[in-house]
Amino acid sequence: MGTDILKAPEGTPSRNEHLKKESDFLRGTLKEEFEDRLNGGVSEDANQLIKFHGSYQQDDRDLRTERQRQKLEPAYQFMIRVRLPGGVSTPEQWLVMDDLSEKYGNGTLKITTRQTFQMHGILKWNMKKTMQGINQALMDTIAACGDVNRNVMSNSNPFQSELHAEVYEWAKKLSDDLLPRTRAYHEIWLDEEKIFSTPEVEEVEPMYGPVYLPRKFKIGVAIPPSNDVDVFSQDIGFIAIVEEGLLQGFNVAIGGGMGMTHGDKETYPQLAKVIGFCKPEQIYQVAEKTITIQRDYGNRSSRKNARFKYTVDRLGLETVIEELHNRLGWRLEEARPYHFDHNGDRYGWVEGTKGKWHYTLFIEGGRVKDFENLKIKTGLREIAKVHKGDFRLTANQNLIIANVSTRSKKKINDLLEEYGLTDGSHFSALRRNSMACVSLPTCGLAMAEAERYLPTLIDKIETIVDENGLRDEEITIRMTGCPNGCARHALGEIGFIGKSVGKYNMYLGAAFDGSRLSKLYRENIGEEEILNELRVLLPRYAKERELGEHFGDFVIRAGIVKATTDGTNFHE
Ligand code: SRM
Ligand code: SF4
Repeated sequence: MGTDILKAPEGTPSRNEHLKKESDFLRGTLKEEFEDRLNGGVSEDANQLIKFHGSYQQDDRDLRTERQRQKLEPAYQFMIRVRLPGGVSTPEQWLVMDDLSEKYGNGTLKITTRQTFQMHGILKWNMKKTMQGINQALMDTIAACGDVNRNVMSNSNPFQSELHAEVYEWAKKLSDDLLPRTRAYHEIWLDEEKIFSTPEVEEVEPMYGPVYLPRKFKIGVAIPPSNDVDVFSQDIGFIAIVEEGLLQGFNVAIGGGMGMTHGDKETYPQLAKVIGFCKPEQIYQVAEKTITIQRDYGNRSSRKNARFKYTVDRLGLETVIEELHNRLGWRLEEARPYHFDHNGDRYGWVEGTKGKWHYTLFIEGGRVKDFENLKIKTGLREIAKVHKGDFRLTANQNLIIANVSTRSKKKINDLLEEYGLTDGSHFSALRRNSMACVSLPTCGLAMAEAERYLPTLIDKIETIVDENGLRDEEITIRMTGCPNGCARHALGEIGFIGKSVGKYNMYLGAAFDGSRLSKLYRENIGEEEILNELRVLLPRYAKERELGEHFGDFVIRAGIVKATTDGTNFHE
C-alpha cells in the first residue's frame, strides 16, 4: 500500500487550532491575565493555553449553585499538574509539594493515574509562586496537559532495580526530549527574559510546529510481567524486552486511548497494537516519528475524534506502520515475546538488589490528605523527613517508599505503624485493586462522583465479597465520573462510568493484565441496582470459576458479556 493515501480529515480547523496558531508559541495573554488582580479567573482562551503549562482553571462545583444563586462569579481556582517522568520524586521534592499544597492549595495532594502530583484549589494570585516553588525543587509542569506529549509513565516497582533504573532513564529522556521548545513557560512563570523579541531571532518548534498536535499524546513504558502503566491504553506503549537479565529493547505498541463520549459511537476506548521491536537507543526516534504522523494526519477539525487512536483506525494500522518505516528510514524488527500477568500494584515490602527495600503503600483514590482517623499527609511528611531513598508514584494512584536500606527499614516501618499507613492487607483485594478519578468537586467535566464515592460503594460490595469467600480474590474495579476515562475504566474488570448524579453505566469483562477492554453490562443504574447485580455475579463467580480464572475472563466464559476484541466493537 502506498503512503499517497495519507491525508488528514477535511473540515474547518477547530477553535483550539486557531488559538494555538495565534498564541505566539503558547504565550497568548497569559502573562497579562495572571498579573490582573481584578478577578479570580482568566478568559476561556487563556484557560485553553494554560493547559500546555500544566494547569487548568476550575471552580469548586460544591459551591457552584449557591454562588449562582448569590449572583457571584464561580469560585475560580486552579489545578496544577507536575511533570514527573516515571513518577520518581525525591523526599525533598515530596516535602516541597506538601508545603506548597498547604500554603497555596487545598491542603491535599492527588497522586494521579499517570504517576504524578496534582494540586487543587490554587488562587490566581498564588499561581506564579506555586510554579516557582515547583521549579526550585527541580520539577516542572511543562506539557503536563495540552496538545503535546504528556508525562511519560514507567513501571514503578523498582524490585528489579538495575533494570528498572535503566528503563526509567529511557522514559525520563523521552519525556525531556519530547518537550515543546518554546520559552513561554520560563517567561511567564519564571520571569525569564524574552529572547525571541527581535525579528532576527526566530522561534521554532522543530517537532511540533506552530500548531502543536491535534490533541494530547501519551507514552508509557512497561516492564513485564507488570503492566501497571496500562501500556495498551497509551498512544505509544513501549514494552521492555529483557533477555538473560539484560534490556534488549522495546516492543512498540501504538494507538491506544480510553476516552469516549456517551451516546457517540464514533468515539470509543481502544487498545494499542504491538507493531514491532526497537533497540533502546532507537526509542526516541520511534516516538518522534510516530508523533509527527499524528501531527500531520490527525483530525484538527473535531477534537472528539482527534486522538491518535482514531488516526490509526482511519488510516489503517498497516499504512501507519509503513509511514513510520518511511519516516524512520529503517524498519522495526519483529516484536519479541512478552507476558503480562497484572496491571495493578504489588503491595508491602519487597527486597530489591543491593540490600534495598521498597514498600508499596495503599492510598485509596490517590488522595494524600489528613483524614479524621488517618493522617496520611502528616505520616508521609514525617517519613519524607527521614527517608534517604526516593518515592515512586504509581499508575494505580499508590505510593512506593523506595530504596530503603536495611538499616533504615525499621525506622520507616515504625513511622508507617505510628500513622496507621499500610499496604491495605486488612482490606479486600478488590479495594486494593480499585481506582477512581478525581471527579467532583474540582473536575469541570464530571457527571457523577468517583473518588469521593467509590470507597463507600466498596464498603457495601465488600459485604458481598466476604459472604462469598472472595476477600483475597484480586478483581480490578475502576470508576470515573464521566466517559473520559481518567481512571482507565475500560480496563477495570468491573468498571463504572458516571452518567448523572448517582447513576453509572456498569462495564464488565476487561482482562486482569490490561490486554482486553470491557463491555457495557448495565446502563444508567444507581447504587441499589449495582449491588443487586453484584449479589448475583459474585456468588456465581465464587461457585463456577475455574482454577485461577479471573473475574473478567469468567464473565465472558459464562456468557454474561461478550468479549470486546477491539475498540471498534466496544459498543456492540
Ligand atoms: Fe484525564 C480531562 C484528571 C488521567 C482522559 N482529566 C481531565 C481533566 C483535566 C478535566 C478537564 O479537562 O477539565 C481532569 C481534571 C480533574 C481534576 O479536578 O483534577 C482530569 N486525568 C485526570 C487525572 C488527575 C485523574 C486521576 O484521578 O488521577 C489523571 C491525571 C493524569 C496525569 O497525571 O497526567 C488523568 N485522563 C487520564 C487518563 C489515564 C491515563 O492517561 O493513563 C485518561 C485516559 C487515557 C487517554 O487519554 O485516552 C484521561 N482526561 C481524559 C480525557 C479524554 C481524552 C480523550 O481524548 O479521549 C479528558 C477530556 C479531554 O481531554 O477533553 C480528560
Ligand atoms: Fe473528570 Fe471525567 Fe476525568 Fe473523572 S474521568 S477526572 S470526571 S474528566
